[in-house]
Amino acid sequence: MRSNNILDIHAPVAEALAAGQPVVALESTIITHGMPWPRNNEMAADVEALIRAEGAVPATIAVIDGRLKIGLSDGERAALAQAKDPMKLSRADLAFALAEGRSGGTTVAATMIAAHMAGIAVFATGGIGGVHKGAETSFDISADLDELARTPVIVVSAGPKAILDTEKTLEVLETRGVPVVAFATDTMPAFWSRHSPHKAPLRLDTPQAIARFQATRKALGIDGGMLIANPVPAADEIAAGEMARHIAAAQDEALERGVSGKAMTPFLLARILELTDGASLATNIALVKNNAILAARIAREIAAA
Ligand code: PSU
Ligand code: MN
Repeated sequence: MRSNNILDIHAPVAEALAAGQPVVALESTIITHGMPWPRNNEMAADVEALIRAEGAVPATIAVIDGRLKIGLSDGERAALAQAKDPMKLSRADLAFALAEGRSGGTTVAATMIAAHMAGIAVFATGGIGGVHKGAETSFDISADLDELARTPVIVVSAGPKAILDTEKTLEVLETRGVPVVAFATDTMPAFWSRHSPHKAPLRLDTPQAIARFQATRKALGIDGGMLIANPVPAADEIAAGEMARHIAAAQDEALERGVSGKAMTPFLLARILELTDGASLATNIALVKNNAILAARIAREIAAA
């Protein structure tokens, strides 16, 4: 392990970075707050293996006992996946967890900050946070969107989760200058479903083209990240109409119970899992794996450039 006063970089990740080999960052809120044990740990281990099979090195990012970890050992990952009351860390509280010796999963925003500090340019997740439905009264807009605007990391997702307001999420990303690139499709993917009614702002069809686009932004002095929206494989998708019913039911329940803030996304995901009899979880796992493979291919292109 290579440590400085802030980061603990797992040895395989440190070696790959020093040698200019491709590395893919992975978030950990999906482990601590997005999926139940033990599927969360199995998913995370499988995703790491897929990235290795594509010739890149996985770096799962998390905070353990006040240390910002860039890459976890199998034991650290399994412990985090079973941790009692881990924090859900974003830009606002990442430093709090370090200063106070706490543990937690890093959201897309916090993972981008840590990845960029470590020199990692590509990151795979399931879905980003965005503008929640009803944001005009709740003001619930994820810090992930601001982070995409300021931190130069390519984030591979399956599109904004269907629990969000896709149109408003796309509007905020456009305002903040974040390119949204659908991979090999003209419509915005909708997480559990391959298509939404929304046209994708941009489309690219190869990992090379994505790497070239980000390099060109950098050459222009344009800061910030980019969101890749990669549709879930057809065999794993759930029809948008069916998901819409479950999402509406989960949202009504969240309102009734007064769920808000950081608790909203984990509550909705857990409730939708129950309402779909586990089908939403199987789809979520399949799309994260699919995103990890694309992220590894993009990382390879960047390393070869
Ligand atoms: N998508 C999932 N599962 C998750 C998340 C997204 O399928 O657990 C997490 C990500 O870490 C994302 C976070 O960054 O939810 C967004 O939370 P919020 O809306 O509170 O910013
Ligand atoms: Mn929020």
